[in-house]
Amino acid sequence: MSSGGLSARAREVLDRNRRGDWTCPSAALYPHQWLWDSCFVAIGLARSDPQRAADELRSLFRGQWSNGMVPHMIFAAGVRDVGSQRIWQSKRNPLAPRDVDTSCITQPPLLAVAAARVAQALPAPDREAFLAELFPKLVAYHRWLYRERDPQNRGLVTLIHPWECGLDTTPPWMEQLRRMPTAWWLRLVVRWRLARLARFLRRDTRLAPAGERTSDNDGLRMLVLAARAKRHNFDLRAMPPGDSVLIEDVAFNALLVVANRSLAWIAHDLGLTIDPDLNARFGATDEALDQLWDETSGQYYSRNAVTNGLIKLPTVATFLPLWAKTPTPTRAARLVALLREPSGFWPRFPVPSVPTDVRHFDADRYWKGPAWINTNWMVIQGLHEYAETGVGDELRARTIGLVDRAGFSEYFSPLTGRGFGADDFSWTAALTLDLLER
Ligand code: 2M8
Repeated sequence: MSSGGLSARAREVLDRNRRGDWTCPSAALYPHQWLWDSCFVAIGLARSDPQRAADELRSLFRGQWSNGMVPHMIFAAGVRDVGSQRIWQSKRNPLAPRDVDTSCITQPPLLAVAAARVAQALPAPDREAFLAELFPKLVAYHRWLYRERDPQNRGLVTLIHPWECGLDTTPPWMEQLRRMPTAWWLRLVVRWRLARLARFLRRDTRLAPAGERTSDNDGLRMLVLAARAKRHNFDLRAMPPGDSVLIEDVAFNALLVVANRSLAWIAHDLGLTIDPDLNARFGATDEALDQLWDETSGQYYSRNAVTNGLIKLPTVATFLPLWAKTPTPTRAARLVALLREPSGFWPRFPVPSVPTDVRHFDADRYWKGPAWINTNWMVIQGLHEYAETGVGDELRARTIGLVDRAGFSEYFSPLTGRGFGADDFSWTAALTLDLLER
């Protein structure tokens, strides 16, 4: 299909998923608003419809808590999704907004990145008003991340649930979840695979084959972890380390570095400054990202925040520090060589979320192997930071080709290119638009 045809189809997907000021990831499977999904939608719409893109980002702040936290979900009014809403019951928390229901955890902090891109596409007077409106809210969010999630000033923020990292069922998180101490009844349910009996509570397995989704046992453990966090008001400081899964996630922290830089750019554009305390925290994250590097394997890994041990299971997250531009040129070159390995991260339809040559690779299952358009897009940004234009352009062409061939699916088999999960998935459409316009 011509690129004009593909971008027209991408815009149609985003129009169908539009819900007033914001866009849901997919009408049937994901009817609510998600944080990083809306950021990708705004990035995709920035050039063709900057006003809508600006509203998409403004709408995320409907959910901002009075302590600055921006939740990973805002529930759509009037959509029955009792299973999901019951987990959070945000209005029981006095810090949460009164007029919308939200989740009580966050997601990769791409807000400032998206805001900077949208601002650059807005006409001058609108741009200043938009940035002036968002700036204090963004600062409050970044302050929350440091105050509440890096209380010991380690430089890296800690996540309390895999849903916060965005790559939900990614092997390092699932491995740590399997190790968490569990009650006898949970061990029994896992051993006898009884969790499948609770499928009626799940929306996703009604709409997509169970073999392509989160496994029953992983899903149950994630629910148990959310219930535990709820007992402690989702407050990291109150969560007992022995009973929690606390991770300094490499993807999240790399994206935080990128977002910090965008926030500094926004301040500069407004003729303002970031206060020295917060600025010092930004610098500490740039440096601390280094601690997640493993010289032997030449990869970045997430770290268990309690034991300080790297969780050495390879995933696509290893490439995200490239976008943060923290790796030395030597490390960046090792990462690019790793990316181009045909038996690992560069099969016919790159980039798999887990390399194809490791035991835990599963071509069809969610974040355990399939290629996702948002991670491809972020890897492309990283390659361009290091002037790896050849590889970046090739990945861009392959990504567009994949979507053209298989449609705007949620994720794709890296081996056959088949699309899985939701059809008409918003970030697939939005980021394809961005790649086409580049
Ligand atoms: C997936 O996550 C949600 C929970 O947040 C789910 O499994 O229901 C992930 O792919 C996440 O990254 C994404 O933001 C969300 C909506 O597309 O779906």
